[in-house]
Amino acid sequence: MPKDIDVFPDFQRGELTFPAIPLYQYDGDVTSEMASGLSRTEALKMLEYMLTIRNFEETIVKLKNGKFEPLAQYKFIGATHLSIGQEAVAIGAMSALNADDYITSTHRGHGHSIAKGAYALEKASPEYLMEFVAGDGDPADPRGLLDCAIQEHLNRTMAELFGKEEGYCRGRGGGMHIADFHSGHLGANAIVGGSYAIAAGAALAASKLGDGKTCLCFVGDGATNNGISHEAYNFAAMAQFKEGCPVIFLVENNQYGMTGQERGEVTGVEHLARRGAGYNEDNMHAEVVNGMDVLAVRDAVSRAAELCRSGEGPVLLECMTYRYMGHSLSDTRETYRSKEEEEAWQKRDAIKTFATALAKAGVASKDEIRLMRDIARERIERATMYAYSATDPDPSTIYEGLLADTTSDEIDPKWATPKEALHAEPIQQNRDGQGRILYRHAVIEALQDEMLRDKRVILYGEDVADYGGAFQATKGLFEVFGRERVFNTAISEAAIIGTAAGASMAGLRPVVELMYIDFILMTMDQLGNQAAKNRYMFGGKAKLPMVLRTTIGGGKGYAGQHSQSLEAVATMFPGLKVIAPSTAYDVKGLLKAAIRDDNPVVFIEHQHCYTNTDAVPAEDYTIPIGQARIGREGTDITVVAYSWMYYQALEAAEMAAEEGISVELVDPRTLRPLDVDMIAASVDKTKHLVVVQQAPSVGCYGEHIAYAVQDRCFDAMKRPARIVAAHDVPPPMAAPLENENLPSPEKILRNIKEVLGR
Ligand SMILES: Cc1ncc(C[n+]2csc(CCOP(=O)(O)OP(=O)(O)O)c2C)c(N)n1
Ligand SMILES: [Mg+2]
Repeated sequence: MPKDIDVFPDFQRGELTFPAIPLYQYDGDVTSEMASGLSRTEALKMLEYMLTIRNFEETIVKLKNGKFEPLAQYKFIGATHLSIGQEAVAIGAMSALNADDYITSTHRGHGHSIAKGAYALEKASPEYLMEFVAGDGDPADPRGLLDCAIQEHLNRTMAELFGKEEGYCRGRGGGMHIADFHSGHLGANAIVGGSYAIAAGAALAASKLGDGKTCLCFVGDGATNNGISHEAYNFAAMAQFKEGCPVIFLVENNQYGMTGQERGEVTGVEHLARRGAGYNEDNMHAEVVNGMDVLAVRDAVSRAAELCRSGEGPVLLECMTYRYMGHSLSDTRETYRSKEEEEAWQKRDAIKTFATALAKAGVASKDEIRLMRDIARERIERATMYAYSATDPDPSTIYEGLLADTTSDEIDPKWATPKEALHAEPIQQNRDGQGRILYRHAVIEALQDEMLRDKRVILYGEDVADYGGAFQATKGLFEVFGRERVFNTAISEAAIIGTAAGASMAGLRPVVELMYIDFILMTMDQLGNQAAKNRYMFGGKAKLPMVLRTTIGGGKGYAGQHSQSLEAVATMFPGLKVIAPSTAYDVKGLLKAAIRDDNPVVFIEHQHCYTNTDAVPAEDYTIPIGQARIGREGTDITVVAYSWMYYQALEAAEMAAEEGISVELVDPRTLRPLDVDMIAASVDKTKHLVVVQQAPSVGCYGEHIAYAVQDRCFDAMKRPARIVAAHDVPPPMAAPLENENLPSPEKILRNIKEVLGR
C-alpha cells in the first residue's frame, strides 16, 4: 500500500525560514533560583562537586609531574585529557537529570563521570547505598552513608585511571573509557564523536520501553564535525518518531578541537547550535548556553529533559566553556592561543563566580567554602591512595569480560507481544509437501517468532518496513508489528549500527539490517570500536544483545562495491560473534539463537541462497552458536566452506566422488567463535584441508581457519592447507572476469586434487 505521506510540492514562490536560536537567555542567579525551589543543600552540592572535579583533575597533573607528595615516585600512565575550567557543564547538567537517566561521555570525561555518579548516589535509596559501599556504611546515619558512598565512587573512578581491578571497568578501560552502569553512565568514548549514535540508541530504547528516561550525550565542539554527528542528529529527529527521541546532545564547546578552532577556522559557522536548524522544524530546540554558569547549564538541561520527557526530543545545547590546560598534559598551548585569552576565561571561572555568588546571597560563608575545598582535597587524596594500593588485574583474567555467557532463552512472560499489539495476523510460511521453505522465508519466520516472543526485539534498517527489505527478507513484518517495531531508517549505516549498540545497552534487543556487507565499511567505528568493545572496555558490565543482519552478493555483475565477501571485516574484532549460514534450516535456528544471545552478532546471509529451499520445522528451535556441521562425510580430504561457497564445494565434492575421491565437507556456520574442534577432528581423520571462500586470498578469514587447524593438526597432515579464494582484485563486473574471480566447483576440485597429489 502506498505511504500516506504527500511528496508532491505546491511549487509556490516563498522562502524557508527558521525559528530563532536563543543565545545566552538565562538571567537567573542564586537568589532567584532559591526563590523558585533550589534548596540550600542543592546549591552547596553544586559547589562541592565542582570543587571535587577540579581537585581530581589537579591531582592528575600532580601525579603526572611527580608533585603528588605521598606518591612522588609513582609513574602515572594513561591519557591526561583534563576538564579543568569546564566543571560547570558537568555539574549543571547532572544536577538537572534524574538519577536513572543515561549519559554518554568523551575522552575528557572525568568530570562527567564524577558528576553523574555523585548525583545518582545523592538520589539513591539507603538500601542501594549500603549495597554500593558493600556494607561499609551505617544506614542509621544517612549523611555518613552518603559520604561513604561518594568516597567509594571517587575511589572506583580513580582506581580506573590507575588501571586497577577495583576501578569501574576493572582496569580494562582507563580514564578515557569510564562507564558506570550503576548510575546510567553508558561510557566515555575516546573516538571523537563516537558516542553520538550510542546515545541516540539509548534514547530510542527509553522511548520504546516507555521507562521515562532521557539520555544526555556529552560531545566536544570538535566532535560536531564528525560524520556520525550528522547521522545521529538526523536519526534522532526522524519525523516517524511521533513520541520524539529523548536525547539531549550537549556540545561542550571549549573552543578547540585539539588545537583547531571550530569558530573561524575549521567550520563556517559562529555557533554550532545553528546546526539544529538542519534537522527538524524546531531546530532541535537548539540554544547557546553560558557554560561557565552552573545555574544556566542546570536551567537549560532541566528544560531540555522536560522536552524529552514530553515527547519533544531531541534537543541540542551548545555550552560555551574553556579548558584551562592543554589538550593533554603534553600540549603546552603556546602555538595556538594567547595568555590574554586564557586570562579572560579564567576571570569568568565557574567555581570562583559561583562561590562568590553563594557568599553574596548569604548561602555559604567564606569559611564554609574553604571547608568544602578542604573536604574535596581530602576525598581525592584518599581516592588516590586507595587507587594506588588497589589490586593490579591478574594477567590470567585477560579474557574476562569479553563475551557475555547469558541469553534470553528463558524470559519473563511479561515480554511476550500481546495479541492486541499486533496489526495483522502473524505470517504463516507456505511449506511444501516436505516441509520446505525458502531461505529468505526462514529469516522472516525467525524474526517473527522472536518478535512475538519478546517485545524488546525491534527491527530497523534501510527499506525494511513497507518494502520488506531489498531482498524481501523482512516482507510482511511491518504489517504484523507496525511502525513501532519495524521501521525504515535514513541511509545512515553508521547510525544504524551505533544506535543498535546504544539501544541494546539500554534494554532493547534490536535487529538491524545492512543491505550489502560492502556498506559495513561505512560503519567501521560503530561496529569495531563501539559495538565490539563496549562490553570488554567497560569491565564486562555491559550487555549488547544486538544483531546486525547483512548480505553477501557477487556473481550478478554488480562489481566492486556490491559483490564483496567482507566477513573478515567483522571477524577481526574480538567481542563480536559472526554467523554465516548456508541453509534455511540453519538460518532459522541460528538467527533465533543470535537474537537471544546477549552479545553483538553479525549475521551474514547470502543473496544467492535466499531462494534455496530447505526443510525447516515450523516449531521453535535454536542452533547453538559456534557449532559446525558435517555437510557430507568423507575420508580423503576435509573441505571447509560456508555461506554460498558451501554449495560450490558440495558440487566439487560430488564431482570428486566420481573420480573416487571422498570429500568430507564441513560448514562452520559460525565463523566466530569457530568450531575448531570439529574441523580439526575431521582433518585428523582425512589428513588434508582445503578452505573455500568468496573473498580474495589476502587477509581473508580462510587464512585464520587454515592457521587454527594446522596449529592443531600439523602432525596428522600430509600437506599444507590450501585456500581456494577469489583473485586478489576487487570484484570485476564483466561476466568472464567475474566468473574467473569466483571460486567455482571446477576450481575447487582442481585444488582438492593438487592437495591430494592427484
Ligand atoms: C575520530 C577521532 N579523531 C581524532 C582523534 C584524536 N583526538 C582526540 S581528542 C581530539 C580533539 C577533540 O575535540 P573536541 O571534540 O572539541 O573535544 P575536547 O578535546 O575539546 O574536549 C582529537 C582530534 C580521536 N580520538 N578520534
Ligand atoms: Mg573542544
